[in-house]
Amino acid sequence: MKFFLLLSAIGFCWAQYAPNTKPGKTSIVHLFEWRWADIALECERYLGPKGFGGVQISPPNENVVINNPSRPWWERYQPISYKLCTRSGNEDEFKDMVTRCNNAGVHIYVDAVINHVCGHGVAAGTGSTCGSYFNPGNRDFPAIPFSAWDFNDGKCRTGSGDIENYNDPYQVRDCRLSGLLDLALEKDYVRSKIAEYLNHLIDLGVAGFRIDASKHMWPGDMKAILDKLHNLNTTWFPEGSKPFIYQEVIDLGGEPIKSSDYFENGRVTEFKYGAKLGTVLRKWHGEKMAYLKSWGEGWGFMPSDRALVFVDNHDNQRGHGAGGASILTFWDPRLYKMGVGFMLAHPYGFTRVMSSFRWPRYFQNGKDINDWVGPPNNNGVIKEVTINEDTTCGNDWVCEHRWRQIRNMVMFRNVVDGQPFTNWWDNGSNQVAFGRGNKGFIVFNNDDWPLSLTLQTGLPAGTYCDVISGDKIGDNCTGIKIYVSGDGKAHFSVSNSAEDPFIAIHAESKLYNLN
Ligand code: QV4
Ligand code: CA
Repeated sequence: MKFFLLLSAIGFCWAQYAPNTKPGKTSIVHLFEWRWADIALECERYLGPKGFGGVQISPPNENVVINNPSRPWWERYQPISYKLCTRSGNEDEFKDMVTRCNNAGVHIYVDAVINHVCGHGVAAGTGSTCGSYFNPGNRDFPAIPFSAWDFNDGKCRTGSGDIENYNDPYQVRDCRLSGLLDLALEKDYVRSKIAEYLNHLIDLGVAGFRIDASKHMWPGDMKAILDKLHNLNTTWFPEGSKPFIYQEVIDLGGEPIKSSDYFENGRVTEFKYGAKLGTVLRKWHGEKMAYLKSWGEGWGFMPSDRALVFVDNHDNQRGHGAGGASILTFWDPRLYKMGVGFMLAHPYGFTRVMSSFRWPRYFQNGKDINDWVGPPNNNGVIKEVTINEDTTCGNDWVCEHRWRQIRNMVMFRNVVDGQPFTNWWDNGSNQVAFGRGNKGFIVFNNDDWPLSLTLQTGLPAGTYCDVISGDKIGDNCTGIKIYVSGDGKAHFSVSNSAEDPFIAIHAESKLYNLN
């Protein structure tokens, strides 16, 4: 047992499963479509001080410019070259961001689109974000360069050349994902070009990668690419550190390709997490919060130390990639805050917080016809993230990560890091509570009646500030105060009509001059 623990400790420190965040920092935030200049500022002015460990950025490499519809967010998932040159900024701005974020103790995780380039139907002469020429029709991408024999056209056996049946793993790997030209990743030349791109990013100081569309690549091909990667830049990371790898595989069950097929390469996105949590908080299909007692592997999720978890992502918040109706987003703020609060309090998985832009959502026959709309912009130029006097964001940037309830739960997770899941209580319905050892405690009321009772918190005696209804400022609390007595018990009242029907306290929200 001891030997096994030692081995897994070494594994955790050195392998691609470790997030490479600074000690005690336990979450990252996806700043979807932000400019590099804004991310650099956000690292310094907000993310560092508030305990965020890192930022997932949008794909930084040159992509096709789509004008019909007008500059959709998804054009960034159609690469043209590996030049660092997009609407978010150029290579100098990228370097500046990585340097300043790393210096602020906040690491950068790159969304790596390596399964494909642009769509086969895109016309030659269509623009790209850095002006590189390309011709999808004859598979010519001279700025990389890739040409016809670097693609999977000969291998795919479907009539359309696109993936038609997710029950056939060969199609899923060797055919085109919605028309996107599929790379021949078994070729050493193709692997090397991709590794060169990723190594360039590593050398500039990034800490890891979200590997886009991993389900559409053979795990062994991916491994061959990952084996070519450098260790992280020693200006900011311990010698011998490997990039953190989390692979986008949507496995909701029922397909032959499984998340577990990818564990040898790194972590995997757990899409069951947000789908199920949304169902529970919406109380659909007879689900209730009491069932969350066994949340995690007990719900059929992958092992915690392989999981990258999130309540929503840039796809499923707008009905793309596994975007079921249960997914909670900023459009349902009350339930969303509870969902993110639950995720950040619960020990399962490595957590990613979503930070979105607002778009003119418009449902027709159950589908959002504006699901394509790109980031806030002036004639295509992405707008700056302005900061209002109350610390929220302007210019239609939602900045969920700056919502008090979410920001404070990111800190909660840091404070309770490593503590066991303890003192579970539920009312058999939608009122639940649990602790994290002697460091933190959280209570939820998602029933239609008030909660009022005394619970064992596991915390040392004292007066604590609820970080959901307010903030601890100096030794004052702008929200609800909770009095924990010598036996660890405290009384909680959570109205079902409260703005946020949950309360969270932790070791660092204790008010020291009060007892
Ligand atoms: C259209 C037609 C095709 C036709 C093609 C011809 O629909 O039938 O063959 O033209 O060129 C866009 C359009 C799509 C268009 C395609 C090719 O939506 O209609 O095809 O481009 O031009 C994002 C968007 C996609 C978008 C893609 C590329 O979600 O809509 O496609 O970017 O711009 C699966 C995968 C999973 C994936 C998820 C969305 O297993 O890996 O679908 N998720 C990731 C990203 C996601 C991204 C991609 C993968 C692709 O998170 O954002 O797709 O990189 O579940
Ligand atoms: Ca593929």
